[in-house]
Amino acid sequence: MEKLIITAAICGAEVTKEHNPAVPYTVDEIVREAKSAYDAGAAIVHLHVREDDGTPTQSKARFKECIDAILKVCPDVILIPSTGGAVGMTAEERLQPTELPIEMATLDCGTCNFGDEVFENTMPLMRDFGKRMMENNIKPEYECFEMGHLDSILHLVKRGQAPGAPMQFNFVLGVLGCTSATVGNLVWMANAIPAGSTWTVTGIGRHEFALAAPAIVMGGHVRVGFEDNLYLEKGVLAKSNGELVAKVVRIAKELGREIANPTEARQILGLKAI
Ligand code: KMH
Ligand code: ZN
Repeated sequence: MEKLIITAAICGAEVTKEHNPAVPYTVDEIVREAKSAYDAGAAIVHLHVREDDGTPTQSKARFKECIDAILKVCPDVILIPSTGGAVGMTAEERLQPTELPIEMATLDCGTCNFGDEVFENTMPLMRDFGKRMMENNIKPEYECFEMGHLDSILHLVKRGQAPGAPMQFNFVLGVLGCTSATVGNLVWMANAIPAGSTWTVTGIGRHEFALAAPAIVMGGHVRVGFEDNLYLEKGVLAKSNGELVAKVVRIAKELGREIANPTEARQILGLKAI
């Protein structure tokens, strides 16, 4: 089995310091969290950025500042900036990080309920995002919150409207209003993607580690981090993203799966070596 790629979603757009004081807002805090995850074994950092007061932003300048600062201390880490941003942002706002020289970015694969809100990703929006990523040579990570999102993105890929093979999917399971975080749903999704694709699972909240374990055994990859879950175990807040990554590393070791470094992760994902 190929080595395990661990992604750390260090920041997100919804969680705040009220939820966990270690949630990063400033550039220094974002760098601290990226480095803790990288040092613990994450090959990928999924990146959202904030203003200093915690407000989510898709500002190109803020992304550049954070990316440059992260790469100073984690020089080979793979960064996946978000084009999802926060619910309610316009498509133009969300696309800003794709104007930077980045290897990968998220591409959200359909509209869905998102707790009390609606996360809007219409087919025309997805076509625009797919086109931008093809033009700028950015490999998408296809974020699927719903089973039907797989059909939507495969429809666009078949028509040459979004980047094709080798495709990387992230199955985000357990968002309120979307596909629930069960092993059965994970198996269904892993079986539904084209041969030769890679996939990662993101279990939301208490499902983070419960879905990491089957993904490790199935040959998938794992995402953890404050964006998705703030707790190391029931009632115990994680002190850093690194603690969450270290727990996945421990589970993988117990299950006999080795951890991919960024060079190995680039090979697995079909990215150019740096
Ligand atoms: N913040 C969520 C509304 C992504 O990064 O592409 C969307 C999100 C997905 O986090
Ligand atoms: Zn995100």
